[in-house]
Amino acid sequence: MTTGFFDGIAPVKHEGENSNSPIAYRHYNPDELVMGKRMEEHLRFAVAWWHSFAWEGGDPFGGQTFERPWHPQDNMAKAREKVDAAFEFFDILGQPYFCWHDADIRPEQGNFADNLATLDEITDYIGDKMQGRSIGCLWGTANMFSHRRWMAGASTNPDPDVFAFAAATVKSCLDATHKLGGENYVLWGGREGYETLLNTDMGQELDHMGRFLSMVVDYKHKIGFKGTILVEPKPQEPSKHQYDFDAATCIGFLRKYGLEGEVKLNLEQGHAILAGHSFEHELAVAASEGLLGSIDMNRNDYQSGWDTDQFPNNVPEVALAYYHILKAGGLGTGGTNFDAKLRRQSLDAEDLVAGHVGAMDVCARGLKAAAAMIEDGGLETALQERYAGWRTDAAQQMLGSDLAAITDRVLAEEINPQPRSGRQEILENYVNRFV
Ligand code: XUL
Ligand code: CO
Repeated sequence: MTTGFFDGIAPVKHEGENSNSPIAYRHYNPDELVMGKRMEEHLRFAVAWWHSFAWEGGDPFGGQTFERPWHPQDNMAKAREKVDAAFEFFDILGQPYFCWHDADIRPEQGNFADNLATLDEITDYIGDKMQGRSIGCLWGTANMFSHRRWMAGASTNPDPDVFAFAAATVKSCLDATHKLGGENYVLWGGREGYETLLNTDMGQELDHMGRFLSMVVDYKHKIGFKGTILVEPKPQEPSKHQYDFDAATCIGFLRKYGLEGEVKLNLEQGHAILAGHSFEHELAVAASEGLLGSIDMNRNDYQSGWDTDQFPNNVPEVALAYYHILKAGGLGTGGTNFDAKLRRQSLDAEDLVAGHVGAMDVCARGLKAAAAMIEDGGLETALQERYAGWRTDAAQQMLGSDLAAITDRVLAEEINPQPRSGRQEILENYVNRFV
């Protein structure tokens, strides 16, 4: 017995660039070797439970447009049906991972004990479904932003009872992630921020958030969870201002609370755009600190200024993202999670498949272009040439000296720097040869 939702849709196959099928992988070929490693192992695709199965198609002006067989999502029978549908979808897509929030997979019960019991029950059911399939949990997380109890924050809430509820909730989600063999655990602080400084003690809230994250790390070690703990930057939405604003802010936060050896970053394309950055900026910031953990792949509408969470469809952008990822040594325990949702008029099961298939192809093309640029070495050579002056003894000695000694040298050697071209257009033209 199936849910019937995906009836008539066959598992998607790699058919190559010349395929005329409406739904086929043209570029994503899991077994194809890219820089000596299988494409599937580079990209590590994950489907996001929330957008694909829990989201009902609402927006700020209108409610549900999707009417799935597993709606309404307020009881465990429907939660199980949603799991059934999810695994039917995974069988069609053939991607190696999925990600979830507690609130995506079990109905909200209104109290912690029942939330815990239903989370246990549904993750047992998910575990059973995983048996005999080659699919894993990329990461789990707690939704501490939707229910009204979280409206003034989770770990940063002025009410210590909310902090307690948050601690218990994250413990339960970390336990469930561990049970499902999850490879990471994510914390995104949607309400960890403020609406107005008039009622907010920012210093105290940040200290609580730091202490909370330390407790998460301690608990991870206590239960022997080998996955990576990740925090996910985003500047605003739903809060007016979020404490995990962008990669640089998160890194400063991790260093302040001594967690930079324990926690890495889950970077999302759309969040980078909301913060006024490019995605590759965020990736480069994290990579420069050795803290690049995982990615939430999507795109934002560049005009709206909202977190539109669309499926990626811009190969040149995605290619530059994977260029930085490959340069940083790859995603490690992380992966490419499609934190992306359909447009609310895209009602059909086929739309959900097409959104993911198209996105996987875009990522595969981006990865191949990035690998080709790395193998060609043109960008790296240009970088080495641009910084070549720093490989001289004089330049290196200067870094160990002081302003007065450097001044003496400028006078003695009559140093008078001559500007050189940054060659931006030449480099942009170079990239365009690969994308
Ligand atoms: C929200 C967002 C979340 C996190 C997980 O913008 O990206 O879905 O990825 O809580
Ligand atoms: Co995300």
